[in-house]
Amino acid sequence: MGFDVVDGPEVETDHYNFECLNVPADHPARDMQDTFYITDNILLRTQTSGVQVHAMEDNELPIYVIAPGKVYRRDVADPSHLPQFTQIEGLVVDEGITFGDLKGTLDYLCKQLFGEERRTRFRAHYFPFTEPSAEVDVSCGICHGEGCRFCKGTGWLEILGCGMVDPNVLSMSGIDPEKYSGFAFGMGVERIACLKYDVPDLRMLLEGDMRFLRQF
Ligand code: 2NL
Repeated sequence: MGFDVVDGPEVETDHYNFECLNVPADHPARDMQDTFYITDNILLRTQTSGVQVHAMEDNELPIYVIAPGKVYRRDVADPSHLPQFTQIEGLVVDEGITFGDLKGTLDYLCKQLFGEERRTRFRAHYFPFTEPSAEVDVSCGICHGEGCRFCKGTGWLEILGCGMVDPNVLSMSGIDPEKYSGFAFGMGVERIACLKYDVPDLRMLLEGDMRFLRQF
């Protein structure tokens, strides 16, 4: 689809991880309880967004980038959380980009990942860096939307978060929000793998149990 793959440092400043992304100083994600700090303003990145902020600052427009990499959050490992996981974020900034472009791109992504027969649904959500924001669900591959144990009776599986880049975020990186608009999305690779291969617990990916690994 014409995206460039970019990467960047896992150790970031709070400026690139939070400040330029419109995350206010009193936001819970910025708490010591939720983020691994190295000093007061240096931390292990909680998302790969910083890489894309660098891309907005450094590159010529338009921007079509994918930023994969390790991210860190101060969570205790359980079936649906890992303190370190792999995130893939995407960012588009161009003239005339609409929510329709976001929906078309992410619907195509889901169909490529999970199969042509799968449907997508966009639910309103909140992120500080996008407005409007949404979470995307893909129809359950086990019950095809009827509702079963795997999708907790809803017929849908949550796979990513997305939205139109907040005009403040564009301005902070020196892009004119009157001329340019964009969309962004972020997903956890381990979560996607578990949904795709019906793995019930994220920790199984890391345990190295041969009975698990031999199935792939
Ligand atoms: C999630 C949701 C998201 C973004 C990431 C983004 C990046 C820039 C500007 C605006 Cl540079 N937004 N990233 C936007 C929406 C959601 O991630 O659930 N990640 C695991």
